Parts: sequence; C-alpha cells; structure tokens
Amino acid sequence: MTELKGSKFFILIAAGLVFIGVAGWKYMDFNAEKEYIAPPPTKNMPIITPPTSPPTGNTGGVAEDSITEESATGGPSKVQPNTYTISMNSSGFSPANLTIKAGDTVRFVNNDTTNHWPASDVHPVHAIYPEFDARADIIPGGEWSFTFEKVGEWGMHDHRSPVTTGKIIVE
Ligand SMILES: [Cu+2]
Repeated sequence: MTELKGSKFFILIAAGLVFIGVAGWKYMDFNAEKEYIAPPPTKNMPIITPPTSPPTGNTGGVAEDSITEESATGGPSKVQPNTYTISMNSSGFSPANLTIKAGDTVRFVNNDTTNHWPASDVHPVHAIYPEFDARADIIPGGEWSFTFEKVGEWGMHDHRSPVTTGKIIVE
C-alpha cells in the first residue's frame, strides 16, 4: 500500500511539474509574442547622427567622374563633363594650375578659416573672363562652382588676397 501511494504521489508530482513547465513555456511564449508586437518605446533613446565633417578638399583636382571619359564600347563618344575641386587654404589654391576641357566644372572649396574669393584676372576688375568671378566672399566651409565654357588660359587670383594666383587651362 505504501508503495502504491508513493508511486501515485510521484505521478502527481510529475504531472504537476509538466503542467508548470508547459504553463511557464506558454507564458514565456506569450510574453515573447507580446514583446514582438509591441516593442519598447524608443522615444527616450538618443538620436545618433553621423558628424558632418567639412570638405577635405584633398581631391587635388582629380576628376570625380573620370570614369565617364570613355564610353563602354571604347568607341568615339561625347565626352561627359567632369567636375574638379580646387581647395582654397592658407597656402593658396591647391592645385594652383589645372587643365580641363571646355564644359568642365571647377569647385572652389574654402578649407581655410578666412574668406576667399576666386576670380579671373586682372585684379580688381576681372575683365579677362568676367563670368569667372565668384562675385562674393566664399566663407570657410563654403564653396563656389564655375563651368568653364571658353577655351583658353585663364589666370586667376584670390580677390581677397590678390598675391594668391593660379591658372585654369581650358582645352
Ligand atoms: Cu580681384
């Protein structure tokens, strides 16, 4: 009798454990599902944005889209215009001399802590290529782009510091 009682007791315990296990699993499953449906609010999380770094201007006048120079077939094609970057900093224009094709664009990027003003020679009236004139200060971190349509050798200077010179050769 004691033995039977003992085994009944064991079965009862075992059934209880199974019940607790199933119930616990269901409960956790339910919680997991609930959590999936309603994720915790993120309103208090800090919004991380990538830092905006100033343009480095280290492209050194290298064409940014020179891959378009040749067509895929390698045959003669209309050459796509390129964009070149000239950095303006405490040591002047970098590069100071640049050879481009008619229709190409030059970006003048101010990487200095003072204003700069690229313009065609001759200071102060800029009459040699009047359109090639920023006509305003380019502030630190700012830039100005100009598309050269006229073929020729165009001397330039910094209108804010005319001793700073350079040349754009348009072929
Ligand atoms: Cu000038």
